[in-house]
Amino acid sequence: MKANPEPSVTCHDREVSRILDLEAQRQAGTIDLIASENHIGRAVLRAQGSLMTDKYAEGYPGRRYYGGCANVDEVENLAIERARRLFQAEHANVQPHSGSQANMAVYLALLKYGDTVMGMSRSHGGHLTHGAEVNFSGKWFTIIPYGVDRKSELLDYDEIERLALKHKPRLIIAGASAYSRTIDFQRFREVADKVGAMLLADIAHIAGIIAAGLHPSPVPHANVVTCSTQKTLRGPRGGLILCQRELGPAVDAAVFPGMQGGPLMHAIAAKAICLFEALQPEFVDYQRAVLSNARVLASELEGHGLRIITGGTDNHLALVDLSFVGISGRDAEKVLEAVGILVNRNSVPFDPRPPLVTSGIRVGTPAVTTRGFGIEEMKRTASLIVKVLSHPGDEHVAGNVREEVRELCACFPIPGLG
Ligand code: DSN
Repeated sequence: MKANPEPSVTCHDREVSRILDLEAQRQAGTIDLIASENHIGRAVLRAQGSLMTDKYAEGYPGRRYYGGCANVDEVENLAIERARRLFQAEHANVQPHSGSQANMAVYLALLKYGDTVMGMSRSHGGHLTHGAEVNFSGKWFTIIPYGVDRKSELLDYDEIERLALKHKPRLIIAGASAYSRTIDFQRFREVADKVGAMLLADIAHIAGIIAAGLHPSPVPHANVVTCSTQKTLRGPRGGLILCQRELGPAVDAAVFPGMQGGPLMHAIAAKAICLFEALQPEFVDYQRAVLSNARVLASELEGHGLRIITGGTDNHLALVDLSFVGISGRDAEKVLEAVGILVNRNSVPFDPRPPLVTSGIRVGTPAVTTRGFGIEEMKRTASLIVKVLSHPGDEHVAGNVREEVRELCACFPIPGLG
């Protein structure tokens, strides 16, 4: 009897094919300023769609619970070795399915239920897994949130120290999803040392910038560092943990079998490729361009009368306060999406509006820089944003901007489609 033919030969799923084509068209025709997104290259894309997805490999290289693991062992070892080399870390675990899973594994490794943890408040730019009430981190631990100074809108390290001395946390988390300034990891270490706390640096957003040596690294200061791989690092959707050698066994045991089962070997192969790419000199050029594009975008928006939180940016993103423009973050997101410019609504520090509405938007440059946008394109993008936000609901303006966005995107194809 003949073996079953390939499933897609007998039943071609036209519905999903159509949706995938639409998504490719959407990405190609959109100026993506979502700070946490990027456009991956073809090598990473190919690995993600590779046959490694078929392989079960619970365990770690050389210690698997399945046969047939020689190739996945080799690729996971490569990913580990490259992660350690890129960030100069003593130990790396490349199995977390995401940045959130990486954080969960760290909590499992270092904390007990109910322990006190300090993390940046989500309303000031912290991540969901840094102790938000709706997240497991906020439900399992006693969270002491910290934030930014009302006037400077910068992290208030004196207040962080005061809170730490008062509450004696077991773990302090340094890192953010919407903070545009350099993070002083050394200062966080000093605070942690004063109260005998461990320090976790969550560098999900700025991992690529750190890898390129353009933001101080937390590795010499933090006990553990986590990140996702799809943001500035420009890899597959996934997570990564770096830690001190002596914490390696606890962290590995927390990821598997503590929290995850079979690792996503296709994603780990793609992580190995993204880490290889990040080790190349061109990656530093890319990150330099990400930073200069962000600075230009922020200063052009400011020049057009918008208020930039903290007055600028040191990294790949800027937070824009729309309170004085008379449009909410939610409505701004909507009218910009309608012309093909993608941003996300974002709370600004001390925002009176709820998180689903917000008074601000977050803009970032990793994705547009990957497709080749430079200073001129950033200036043009800023002026298009301002045109739309100052004429919301004006179909004539929207139509003109939509056309300009289309022209701009046509000149800069996204690499995965090339
Ligand atoms: N949700 C991501 C962001 O947009 O920053 C973080 O995981």
